[in-house]
Amino acid sequence: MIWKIAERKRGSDKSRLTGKGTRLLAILGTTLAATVGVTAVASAAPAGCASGYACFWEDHSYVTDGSPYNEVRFYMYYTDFNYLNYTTNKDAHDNVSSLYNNGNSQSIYVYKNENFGGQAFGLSKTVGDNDLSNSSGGAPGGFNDSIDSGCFTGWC
Ligand SMILES: [Ca+2]
Ligand SMILES: [Ca+2]
Ligand SMILES: [Ca+2]
Repeated sequence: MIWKIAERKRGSDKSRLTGKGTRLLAILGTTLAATVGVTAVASAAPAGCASGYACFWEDHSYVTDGSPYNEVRFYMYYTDFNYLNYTTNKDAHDNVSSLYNNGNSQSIYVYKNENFGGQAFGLSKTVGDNDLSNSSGGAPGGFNDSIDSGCFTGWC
């Protein structure tokens, strides 16, 4: 139910700095912090995910085609994973199956649609999910091979 709060229409970037958006983030942050606190345990960053970044892999277990270094990542935010390429030059649209927030202080939010649209979930710093195809780990179920944008708190 809380994920519905995060649903936003594409092209609503204009509202990202409005009071409404700020309140939405504040509500989300509170709700997500409570949720993540009981369902996810911080873990060591996967190989290949540099400090300060949110990292994404095409396959489960923090790898793409067997390599932990074949990832996509962002710092601050990224609005369209169609234009975010793995080192093998394939884009990350609708294929991420594991992710990790290696940020230094902020939570990340990831969305099913481009431009922070559609269903979303949050991950606290140093929390990941090594398999989006199940509901265990830091992410809820239902997000495998669907993510298309993401941001650190305050950049959505
Ligand atoms: Ca995948
Ligand atoms: Ca999972
Ligand atoms: Ca998508």
